[in-house]
Amino acid sequence: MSLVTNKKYKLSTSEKFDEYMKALGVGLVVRKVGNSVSPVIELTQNGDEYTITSQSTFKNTTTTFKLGQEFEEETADGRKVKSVVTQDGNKLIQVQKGEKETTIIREFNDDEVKMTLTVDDIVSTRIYKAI
Ligand code: DKA
Repeated sequence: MSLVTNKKYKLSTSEKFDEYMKALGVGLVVRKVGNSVSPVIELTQNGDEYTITSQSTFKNTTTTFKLGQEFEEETADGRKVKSVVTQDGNKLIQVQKGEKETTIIREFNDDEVKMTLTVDDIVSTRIYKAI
């Protein structure tokens, strides 16, 4: 399997996301909103550059990167972090370094994207379904 581009996926299920956000220091109000929205994500590719867009009533974000090259990113909750994304087959593995380090894995399949978010000993799983 390889990465799936130009396809939209909407959040379907989410586990331990509140614990994940809490461990990253996200405040109560933003956590409540973060828990209540179902973003739509899409991966696009232009040459060796990838873009992940995420759209929700809370926030629209656009993250553009080249594999293996560190870039600065502002997360949806406003943290300023340095990220590196690498590819392993159909997975994009993003390591975000800020006050805390977190790893976000997005596994692309035709029918869904499985997102695994890890910080400290907390693992959150979010499944996005193709729309
Ligand atoms: C996602 O794209 C979640 C990405 C993690 C963002 C960190 C916290 C956001 C708070 C609303 O599904």
